[in-house]
Amino acid sequence: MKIIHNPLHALHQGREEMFRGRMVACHEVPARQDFVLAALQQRGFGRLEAPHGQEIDIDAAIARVHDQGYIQFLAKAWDDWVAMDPANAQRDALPSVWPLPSRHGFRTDGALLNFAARLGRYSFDAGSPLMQGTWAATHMGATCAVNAARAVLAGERAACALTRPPGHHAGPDFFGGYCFLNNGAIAAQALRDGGHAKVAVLDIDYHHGNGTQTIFYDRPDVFTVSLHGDPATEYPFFLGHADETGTGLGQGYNLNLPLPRGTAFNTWRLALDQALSAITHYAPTALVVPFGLDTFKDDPISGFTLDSEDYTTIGQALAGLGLPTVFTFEGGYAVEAVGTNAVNLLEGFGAH
Ligand code: SP5
Ligand code: ZN
Repeated sequence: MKIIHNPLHALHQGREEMFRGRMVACHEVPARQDFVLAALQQRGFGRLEAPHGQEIDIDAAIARVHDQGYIQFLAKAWDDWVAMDPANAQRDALPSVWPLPSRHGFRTDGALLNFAARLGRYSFDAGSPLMQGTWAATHMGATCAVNAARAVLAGERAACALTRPPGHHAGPDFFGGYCFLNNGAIAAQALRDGGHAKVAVLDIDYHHGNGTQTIFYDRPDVFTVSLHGDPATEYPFFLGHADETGTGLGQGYNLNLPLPRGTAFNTWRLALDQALSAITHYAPTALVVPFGLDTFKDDPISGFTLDSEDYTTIGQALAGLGLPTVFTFEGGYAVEAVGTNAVNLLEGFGAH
């Protein structure tokens, strides 16, 4: 398995996120990727590489998934934030005002000349600080995702985009949940564009992959499946319920398997088997697995109780599909354990 890691990830390093009326230290920290890379090296994964981007049109691949207005917003966001007030250079950008859905009469088709308005227009939470290096880190992350998809298109059994910030909460035109560009969706679309007629995305992060679901919701060519904490009680709350099955031509091509907070591996495993059966029935020729390790028992912000050895079992089960597979690194905040758990998953999958 090729591991394509993001050499610029540490340029994105948030200080604080808004949580219950106060600012708390960010959970999504650079050490997460560093621990995974170190664990991979220690356990003898030899094929670790930085991405190459020269001969690939990364911006075209990103534009297949994200709206042009959003991409332009993100690329310029830091400069615009500092232009509002030079003192902003010392702080991360966070939104604090959002438009309600249009049924409430709010409009987002105006000029949005104030950057605070654009920041709200293109986001859904105040937990995802944006800073000077966010665009460079995130853009390089998308490059990792496209490289991983390319490796699989070229015949690799599997490849992993080891990058942060994560991606699965980012939608066509919004960031949130620590995510800015949807690496898994970009990889899935690159697999489609590379000739795979049907691609499945199996999201095993603790949190529902709302961005990915939204991106592919009206399409039958990408089957999106997510196992996650029940949004009735868990972030991101407003999407991820079992009755969301797709729309239009995409009807029947989204599967959500919400599980209650406190779920242990034996139950989680049954849901995984259900997901795997549904994917087998769909009969794709390639698979994308946005993997979070925030299902781990010691994760500080999540509520499942998986153990380190369970990730080996998950990797083995995923390999059973027999599909060329792209992995993208998502959540997981028990920082030291994230390395072990990620390597267990990838080792369980095989294709060392
Ligand atoms: C990629 C990913 O896993 N994103 C998750 C975003 C979750 N954001 C909300 C986190 C709520 C933080 N709760 C802090 C609890 C401290 N005890
Ligand atoms: Zn998560």
